[in-house]
Amino acid sequence: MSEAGGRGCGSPVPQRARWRLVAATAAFCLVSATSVWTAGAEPMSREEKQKLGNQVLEMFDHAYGNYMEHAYPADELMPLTCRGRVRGQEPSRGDVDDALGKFSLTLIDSLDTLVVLNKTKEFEDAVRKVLRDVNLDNDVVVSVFETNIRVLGGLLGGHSLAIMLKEKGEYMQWYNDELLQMAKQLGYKLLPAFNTTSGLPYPRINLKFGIRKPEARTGTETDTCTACAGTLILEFAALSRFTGATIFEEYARKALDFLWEKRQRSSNLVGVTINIHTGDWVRKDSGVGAGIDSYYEYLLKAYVLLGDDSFLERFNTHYDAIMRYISQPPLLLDVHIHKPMLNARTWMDALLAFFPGLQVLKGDIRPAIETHEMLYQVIKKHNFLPEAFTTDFRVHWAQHPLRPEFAESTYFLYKATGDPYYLEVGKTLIENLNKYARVPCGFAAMKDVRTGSHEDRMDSFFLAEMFKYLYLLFADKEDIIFDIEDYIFTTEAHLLPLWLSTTNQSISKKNTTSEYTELDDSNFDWTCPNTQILFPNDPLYAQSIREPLKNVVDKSCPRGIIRVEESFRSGAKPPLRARDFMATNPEHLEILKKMGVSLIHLKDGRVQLVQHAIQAASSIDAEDGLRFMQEMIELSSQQQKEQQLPPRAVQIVSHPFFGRVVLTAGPAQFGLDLSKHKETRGFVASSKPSNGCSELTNPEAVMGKIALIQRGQCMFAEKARNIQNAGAIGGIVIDDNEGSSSDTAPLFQMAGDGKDTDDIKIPMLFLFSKEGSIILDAIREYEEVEVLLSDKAKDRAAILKDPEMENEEQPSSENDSQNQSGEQISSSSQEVDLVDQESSEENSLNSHPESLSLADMDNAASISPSEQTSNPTENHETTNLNGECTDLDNQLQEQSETEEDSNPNVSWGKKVQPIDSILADWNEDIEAFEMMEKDEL
Ligand code: DMJ
Repeated sequence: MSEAGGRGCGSPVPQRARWRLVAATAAFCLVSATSVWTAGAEPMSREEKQKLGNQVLEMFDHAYGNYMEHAYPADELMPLTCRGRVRGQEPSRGDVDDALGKFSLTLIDSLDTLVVLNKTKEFEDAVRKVLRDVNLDNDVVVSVFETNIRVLGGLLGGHSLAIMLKEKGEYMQWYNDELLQMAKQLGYKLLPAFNTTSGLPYPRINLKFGIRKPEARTGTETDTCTACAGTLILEFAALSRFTGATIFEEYARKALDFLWEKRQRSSNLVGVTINIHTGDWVRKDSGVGAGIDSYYEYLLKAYVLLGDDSFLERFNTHYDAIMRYISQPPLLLDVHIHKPMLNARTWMDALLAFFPGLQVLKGDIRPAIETHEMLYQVIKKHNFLPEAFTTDFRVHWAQHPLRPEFAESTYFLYKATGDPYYLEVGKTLIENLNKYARVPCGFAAMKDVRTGSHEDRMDSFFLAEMFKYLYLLFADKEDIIFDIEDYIFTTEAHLLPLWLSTTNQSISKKNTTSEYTELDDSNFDWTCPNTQILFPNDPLYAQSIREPLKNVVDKSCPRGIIRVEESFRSGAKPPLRARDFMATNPEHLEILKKMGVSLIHLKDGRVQLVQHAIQAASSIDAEDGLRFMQEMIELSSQQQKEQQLPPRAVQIVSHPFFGRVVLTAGPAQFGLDLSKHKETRGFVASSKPSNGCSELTNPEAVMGKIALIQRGQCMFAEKARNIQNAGAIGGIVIDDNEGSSSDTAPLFQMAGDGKDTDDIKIPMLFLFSKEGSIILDAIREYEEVEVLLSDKAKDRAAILKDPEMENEEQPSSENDSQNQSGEQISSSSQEVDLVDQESSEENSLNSHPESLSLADMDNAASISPSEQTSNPTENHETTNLNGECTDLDNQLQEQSETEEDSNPNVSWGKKVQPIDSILADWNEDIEAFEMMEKDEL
């Protein structure tokens, strides 16, 4: 998401859309704040900004150069294996692959970045390559949304800047709208997707065969995400207005109109997924992140680009609802569209990081600063924003595919406030990318931000968006060869000229304000209070908003706790919380009964909870029961997750890798625990026999080294003992299933042999075949390959400084064995009988099969006996509430005091709903919970 930085107040603007923008968004005049900054964070010198700008250019060259050299014409670069990702030739990653249409995606997505980064010559070459090489008629099923924002948007952005350059008279003199012709051809290819009664597009289309034909292999889907159907208008309207073919804009408008009609009328929120035929909400949870994000973005930007008032009205209606229900500063939490006071989950996804940028465009700076600050603290903790994180800022989904949303918001907040703090934030982003994501062949996505391990993936949006925002953050006007403020950014950061607002605008006429008087910007000097009043008078404005939040992440408490405390304050008895529940406590059993929840003891020792809402004592008790069940479901899946050992890292430290390549490794339930000991560093050596199933015949080769062993034929523990006896200091087992990869397979844990494994003192890690072959290839090429086995990748600077250091600091193996045996006794006694065959694909310690079952009108959840008593260490609510949990608590408490509905006992008590309608609502909620269980970004 994004919008071009605004022109400083006072400069004349020839486009009507821009005036509208200024009128609609106070923040848009804020660019001038950069020149009025007088205090706060230390200003950054021009030299330093230039240095950082040059660093961004160098990083772009590294990413783009490696893509062009090793991957082009493939869609994307695989930066670990240094080759192109070609759909069908790699194991499927599911929906993620729907962005790949064999149309040189990264090249097209990079086109306008080249011009922004002042690489005009390279742009000219790139356009020629697109025209010469790209085929849009492939028999591939692609995502309509991704193809629109990345490919159609990329072609239109390229065209927009090609005609700008041509007009300047130096470059692109040969250009004759060829990119636009390609865009039009692609636009027509996407149109069959709209052949539904609702006008909402099918989520996928076959580029060659369209929809529904037998050859198309698509067209049977019934659902799409809201963002998927609601993120078309900018590209489609631009295509219509550039070409005069109105059909594209008409289709995109129709889809938006339908979504608007289907909004939940009492909350004014939209769900995450919708049935494209019936218009029913399939997922009724609602937030500003995954699945919805750019729908909101496009409503506001459609108003900016097209000058159609109805888009602004819709946006404002939704925005009010978002601020009322979803925004719980500094958090943005998903809620239910029908019960918007009820949080739908206890975690946030990384995509919502665009939202502060959108708030800048809207002119609502305070919450933008707050959310951005919270996100920055999460980043400082993990180096990157994990794909999802909980309300108490723990990692929920650990991957990070180099998403640009946070950089985007940082850029817009800098434009709005002029606060050099945001330049420092940008500098940190650059440093982290270079330190942790840069690999010899590009930049690799983080597989796990906790371990620093990589994934063989560099998404095209990294080039389309990240480098643009980072470069623009440090650039002065003269560093860019055109006026960026004449353009609007699409959600993929492609540039569309604002002059489109007055071109071929037949469709939007009916909705635009008929009276329009041309004014120059000086008329709006005082419509920008944030610039003209706030900042000059209070240059510490942004800092004063950030200050109370400065420890928000470190001193956080789980949000649910606050609400319990609120209940106490209001005098009402707090509802029973899932984490406090004890199946042996008669008082708890009584409460369950009141809530309509019955307890069933299963034969295997587990207990199952089932809720029959109709058996609850009252509708309030039934609602409490529903919430209790929801919490129990979350708790149960959280506990299952926590029982799993986290992944480990194998980092290649020798030349030419120098710690840049980090492979995701599976842990072992035996041997040295790398999370408790220093990492193990050593050269690798292949063992003989390669499976390590008998005494090694080459002990001299593995002595003092890390032995590589092939999976199979005997127990993992047996392999470990054999290499240990030969003198190895560690072992890496490489999967024998060809093509397996941590990109596609779940984390694999090596189980013990069902016996005492305390005798195994060395660390053992598991690599899937793809990651293993990276090491084997390295041995072939460089012979001497040194690796580091650890729980988290090590800082490269330290690796390079003192390569010997690590071995010296290792505890002696004697000490290790003593420490280790203590740990192992407790862990092996619990888990020894779980997986007793190496060949078993069981990769978790979970002895309790997922037994969650949700019957039609019932809520049900199962918990294991160990979960029946509350864990005293988890019972930290009171301590935290009385103690450290200060800033966030206070804010959240203050906020909820102003929102009387946030206390369930208060709000639910007020509504007297007929039981039928409650049951119908619950049914919807239950479906939503079920969907959330399967939830993916
Ligand atoms: C981009 O493709 C677009 O910004 C999209 O709207 C959602 N996010 C990805 C990058 O994270």
